[in-house]
Amino acid sequence: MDVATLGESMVAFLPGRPGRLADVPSFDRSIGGAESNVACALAASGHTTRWIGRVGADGFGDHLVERIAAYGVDVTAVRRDPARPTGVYFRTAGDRGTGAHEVAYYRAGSAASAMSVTGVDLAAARAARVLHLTGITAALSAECRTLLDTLTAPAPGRPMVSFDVNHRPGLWTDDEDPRLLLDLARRADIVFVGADEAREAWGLHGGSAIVRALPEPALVVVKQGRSGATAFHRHTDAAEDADGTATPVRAPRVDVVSHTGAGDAFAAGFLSATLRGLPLRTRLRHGHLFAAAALTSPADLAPPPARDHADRLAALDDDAWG
Ligand code: KDG
Repeated sequence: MDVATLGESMVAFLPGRPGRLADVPSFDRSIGGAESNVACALAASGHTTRWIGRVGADGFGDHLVERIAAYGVDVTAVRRDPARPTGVYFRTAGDRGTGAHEVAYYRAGSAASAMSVTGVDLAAARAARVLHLTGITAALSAECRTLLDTLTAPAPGRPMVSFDVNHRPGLWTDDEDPRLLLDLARRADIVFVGADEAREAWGLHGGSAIVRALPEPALVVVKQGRSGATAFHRHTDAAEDADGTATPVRAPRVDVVSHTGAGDAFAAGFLSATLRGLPLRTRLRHGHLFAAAALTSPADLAPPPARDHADRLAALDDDAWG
């Protein structure tokens, strides 16, 4: 198995037209969930992936499992909870410029919030080259936090842990989020973090401050929105092909339809290229190309460019990449 991901997936209701949540008259059913988005994009790109989660024993749970499995993701470790519902959420189309949108989550007490060290298949999470986790799971419940602590604890044979900070302020009911997210990030091998969320959650301004606060991970990828992303690497074996210790790569200009899911797509593209042993700059380009597919789609999850197509685009010269 190339990649295992673990986290909450939800049925997502996307607006039939732009506007405030109060004004949208109808919604189309779709799927969301940062971790399953990563698993689906990687599967669509030819990798073996598994999504580990917990959904209700209800129709929405059936729908999620069927849709995610249809991408080719292994869902055999997904547990069904007869006592708790599948989470759902509604969102607006969002402002195309800033990406700001309204979100209404109905996930408190969801089946996924009951994920725990005893309630998920830990062996399935560990039986992969990469285990991808996000900070969203830490916001779901105390049991979920313990689960993340267990999965990120240093241990012989632990898979490479990839962690996307994914700070969702609206999900945190205490003020523990900055410390917990920083602790989790420090235990990962690869960290994805937005420059904006590092500023908001941790008060850290810029890549240098972020990497000083994260001394352990071999790779820290700081996403800077439209201006691109920079990978900071510490150990030469993590990026022996890179120039220096910071590798910036600009993002291609696209006409943004929705920002939701772009970070997940970026992580999937970067991890795909990492699994293929591609150079660091190329890994960042694959991140941007997968993100471009998500940014130009209204849904949270968009199929990434086919692998040969992505390879051709990533190989364009520096001029084409700005
Ligand atoms: O990253 C996109 C996600 O925000 C979306 O798919 C839903 O996982 C989700 C969340 O918790 O917001």
